[in-house]
Amino acid sequence: MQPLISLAADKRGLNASSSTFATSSMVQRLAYGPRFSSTLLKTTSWQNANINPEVAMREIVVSGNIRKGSTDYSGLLMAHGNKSNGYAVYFKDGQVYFLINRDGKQYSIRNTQPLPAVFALKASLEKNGRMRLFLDNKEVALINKVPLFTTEFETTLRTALENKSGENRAADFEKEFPFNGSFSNLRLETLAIDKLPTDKIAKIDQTIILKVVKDVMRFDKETLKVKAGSTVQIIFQNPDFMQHNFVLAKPKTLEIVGAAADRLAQDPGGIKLHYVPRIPQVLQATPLVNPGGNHVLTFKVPDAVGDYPYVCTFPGHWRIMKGTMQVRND
Ligand SMILES: [Cu+2]
Repeated sequence: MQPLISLAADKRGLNASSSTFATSSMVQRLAYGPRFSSTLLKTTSWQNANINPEVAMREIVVSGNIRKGSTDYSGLLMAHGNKSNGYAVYFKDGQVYFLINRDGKQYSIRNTQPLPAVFALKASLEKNGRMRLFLDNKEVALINKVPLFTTEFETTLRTALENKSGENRAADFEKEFPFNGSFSNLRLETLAIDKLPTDKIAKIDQTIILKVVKDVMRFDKETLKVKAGSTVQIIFQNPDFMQHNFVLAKPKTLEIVGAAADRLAQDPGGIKLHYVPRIPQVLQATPLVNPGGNHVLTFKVPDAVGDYPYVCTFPGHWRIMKGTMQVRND
């Protein structure tokens, strides 16, 4: 099937759409709260091997800084998903392409002017059906009526080359189609369009920022103090080089949850569960959060006072990456 290609930029330009997710500032994005997700993509495909962000019913923005190599731009910058449902940003014959595969149908846009040696790239799929390409924040291509994805992908993300085979490739690229330039701060950002259930947007009594400490496999806070029965929001940030999660457990169950995490580490299906044991001792958990990513967890604190352990259940972490949530009445 021939891809639909649009060369015309939207004449309305950016002013008519300054409030969309695709063109919002970082401050505006953070204000989206738990609907917003940001993943920093590493420079090689193997470093991204387990990265598979949620895309269903989400607006999608890929952005990054691009630098030309010694020859004309060519190769895959990033891809996620497969030939039936997936998307890719790649360079060919010196131009940049944004491709979306949607239930087997291809949508593709590209720039027409020569690319600068250094530029900021942005590609977006938006809830109003717009698929757009920006160079240095100027819109250079657009097509309409491209539907959001409705299911999550089986095929994980890759950057800098296509390392998947057969139907798991994003397109019929020539072999690995390695990118011949360089890039930095390449991000995949998504925004869930669904309204959150009302129980999740209940008044938040307390917001806690919990970070992973870089390089030492620890949380930056080993004690959290919360009020029994209150609603708390934990903004879990991971500036580390590897994945981590946050798992809250019932009092005095640290060893049980840890042992279950050890078993999951040996289980080939563990990664799909984000290494979170499916046992009643686990009360709350984030998914695995990628390097540079974050996750917002909002929940009602138990009514029973006590010391609730929290851990990271990524294989090998729980014995040292842990803390205690002190639930009190005052
Ligand atoms: Cu960890």
